[in-house]
Amino acid sequence: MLARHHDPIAAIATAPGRGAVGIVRVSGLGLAPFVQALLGRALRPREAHYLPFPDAQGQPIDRGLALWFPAPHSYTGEDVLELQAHGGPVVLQLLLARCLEAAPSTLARLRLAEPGEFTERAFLNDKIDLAQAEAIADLIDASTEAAARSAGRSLSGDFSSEIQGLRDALVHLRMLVEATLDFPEEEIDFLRKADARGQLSKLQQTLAAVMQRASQGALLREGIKVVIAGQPNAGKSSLLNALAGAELAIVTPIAGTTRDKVQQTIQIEGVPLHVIDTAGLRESSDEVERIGIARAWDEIAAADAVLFLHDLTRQDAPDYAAADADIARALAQRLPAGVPVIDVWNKTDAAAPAPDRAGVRLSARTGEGLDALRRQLLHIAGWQSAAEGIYIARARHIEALRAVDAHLMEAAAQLESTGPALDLLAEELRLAQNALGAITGEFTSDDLLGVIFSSFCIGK
Ligand SMILES: Nc1nc2c(ncn2[C@@H]2O[C@H](COP(=O)(O)OP(=O)(O)OP(=O)(O)O)[C@@H](O)[C@H]2O)c(=O)[nH]1
Ligand SMILES: [Mg+2]
Repeated sequence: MLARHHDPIAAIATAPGRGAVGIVRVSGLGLAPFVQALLGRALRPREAHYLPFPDAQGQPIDRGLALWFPAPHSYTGEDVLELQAHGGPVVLQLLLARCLEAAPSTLARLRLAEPGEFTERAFLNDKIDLAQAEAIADLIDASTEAAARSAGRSLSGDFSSEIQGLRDALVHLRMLVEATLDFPEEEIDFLRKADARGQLSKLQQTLAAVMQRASQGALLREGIKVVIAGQPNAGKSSLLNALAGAELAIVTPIAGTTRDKVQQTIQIEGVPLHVIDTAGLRESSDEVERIGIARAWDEIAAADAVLFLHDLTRQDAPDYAAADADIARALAQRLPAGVPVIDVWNKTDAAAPAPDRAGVRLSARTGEGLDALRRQLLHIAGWQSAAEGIYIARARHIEALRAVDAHLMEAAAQLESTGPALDLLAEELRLAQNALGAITGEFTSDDLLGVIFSSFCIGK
């Protein structure tokens, strides 16, 4: 552990601004003398004490509840003191400053906590593993109920225990292979009798199931970016407003209304979709509009899916159709492979019924066809169902699981070859275990830990 992990730390744990209650939290080893110096008395563990919080002259800054959690029975695993005061920013700053100055000289220097540092200590002191620590941040950041629920499941260890299960099976297999390495004469027979192949394929099946659930969890956390593109006046801003259920973007009959992008996160079955309305695509001599169109293309290039909006009332006009064809060609050129483009035919309410075209027909004005579009978006996002039991996961976890999968495939290829190279097999299994360990933090570099915890809020 680095030296900074031994300093006692303090922070305001509640959100900035005014609130009924605000909390200052202190964590460190051997905090009892600090509590005595700060409050003039000792506290009974895990009991609420209502008392004054005095300043250096003994005048109360506020009165409130003090809670004392001696190590190891605390959030961080160290001694923790929590002061619940009135939630005004000045009161809390005064309390925090008082904590910093009250620390007796016997105590290592008490300093302000960095973002996520309390949770980092909980991780370093084995209170939680890394996936659980990440779930805490994900729970705080959850933008939908489904994301919050699945973060809760990860926090209570559902994801971690699946990873541990995989790890145990992997360790078992590794023991078998490593034991065989020591007795090379009987090697192949030995592995065959112990059904190493069967064990490995069972492991692969379990991994596939975990990956499936984790990727659903990652979807709940990250969502997908959907860009609405098309000619001016096709109804892009109207569609954004209809999906969001609010008048976010300006709608007018004037072509070229939208200049800058307008973004809104909506949720469908709890999956966050970051929908972006863009400037209508056309040749323009207007400087502002040209910049808007360049931004539209930037957004399109970074999209997970594009809604290519067409105006049914104009589709038979040759100029209109030609411009749409130009846009279609440009989309095909500029979009990375695999990014889906959904053709959306808008203004069904105002157009004569036309022969079926591929894509979705809708009216942003009446809402007809919107549900079909929502279903299509969920399908494209890869959402399976609102199934119970999904745990939240991050892109980092999915990458690690993919690495495990790749190593297990290599291992399987070795086992199946006529003269398996046992040392290579053993190595692939070892690498698979390392990749799994990166999820729970068993094998994780300090750099990565720094990146993960620094994205937390201060005081957590
Ligand atoms: N009848 C009908 N009119 C629509 C519908 N959707 C949009 N409109 C009208 O079409 C016109 C243009 O709508 P916008 O949403 O501003 O179109 P846009 O694609 O954002 O246009 P730009 O921002 O200029 O690129 C407005 O007059 C809307 O009221 C629809 O479903 N039916
Ligand atoms: Mg617009």
